[in-house]
Amino acid sequence: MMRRLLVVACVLLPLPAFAHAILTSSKPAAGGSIAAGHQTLDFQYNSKIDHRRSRLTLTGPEGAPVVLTILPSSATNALDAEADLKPGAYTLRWQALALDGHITRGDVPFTVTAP
Ligand SMILES: [Cu+2]
Repeated sequence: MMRRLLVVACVLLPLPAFAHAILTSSKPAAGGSIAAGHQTLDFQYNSKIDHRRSRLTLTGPEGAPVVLTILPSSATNALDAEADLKPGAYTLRWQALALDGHITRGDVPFTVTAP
């Protein structure tokens, strides 16, 4: 019942403080590229995120998804993680829990280029 009330409130009252998490920018950008090597990946949202109940999963050219550790130093509205990247095609799947209790998800495909 409480959950349903929250959903209704979120739909009827689109207050910024109770917004779903929407990805506003990222490094790498969707469709963009980044150099091979040790990189910090950064995903910025329009609202505060529950770091402990959000997730970043990276799938690279080898095909097996890897759950990345979200850095404790991530800003309150961001999810950051480090990864060792080899050249190839990658997809970062993010799942973010916003303060309104709603989970949103998305994919950021990108290319890792040889140094
Ligand atoms: Cu919501």
